[in-house]
Amino acid sequence: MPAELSPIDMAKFVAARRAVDFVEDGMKLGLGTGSTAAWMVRCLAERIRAEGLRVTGVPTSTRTAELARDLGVPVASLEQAGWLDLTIDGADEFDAELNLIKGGGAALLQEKIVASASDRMVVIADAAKEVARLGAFPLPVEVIPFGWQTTQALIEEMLAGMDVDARAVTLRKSGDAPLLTDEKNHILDLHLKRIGNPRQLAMMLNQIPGVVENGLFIDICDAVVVGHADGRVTVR
Ligand code: ABF
Repeated sequence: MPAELSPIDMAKFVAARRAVDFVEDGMKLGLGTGSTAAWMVRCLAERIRAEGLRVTGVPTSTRTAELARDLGVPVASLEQAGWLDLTIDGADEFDAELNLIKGGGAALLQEKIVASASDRMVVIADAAKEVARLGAFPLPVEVIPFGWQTTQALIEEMLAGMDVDARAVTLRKSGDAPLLTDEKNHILDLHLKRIGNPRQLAMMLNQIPGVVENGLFIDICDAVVVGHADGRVTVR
């Protein structure tokens, strides 16, 4: 247990540590992205060091790949690893049906591909990520740079006819420039406040020309390990 963790880091750490208990020798793992997933990589590295655990990790972003390599976690590409046993990743929101909003870390595309290529997906999250209804967190949508403003306008037009409280669709920036994902795409953030029908919205978004993927993870997550600031862990 690292010394002197803030309450939020304690919550993230205990969730990550509990999820790493699910890892068995010889497993092929999807390694998520974000600060909670970074705790998971650290805990995994500790098990490899202490127990000689043999695993192969498939990172979901360059920053997770760098962290894993720095800590001695063996990594491979998804093509090299093939089908995975387990993906452990963070989330921005999760609801009672374990549907998620992800992509605050701009890694949603690789995260969704890797999670979908796994027998099981386990999310690790601090308790504040649990919501009654998805949507308070702006929904990330990955779009190709070509014609992104047209894509943005088509999304706005679609939202106008749906059961969502559409506030705005904004281009995510990195400084003054548009943020570029690992695939050199852009992210549009949909400020919706609440999403009446996440399943329908996820399907409709991916029909819009220029949209690569959206941050709604529907029927993908198998369990959520929830960490609390007092060190408690609950598994949904
Ligand atoms: C990643 O984890 C992203 O999809 C999501 O935005 C993020 C959550 O970050 P954190 O764990 O830092 O709250 O999977």
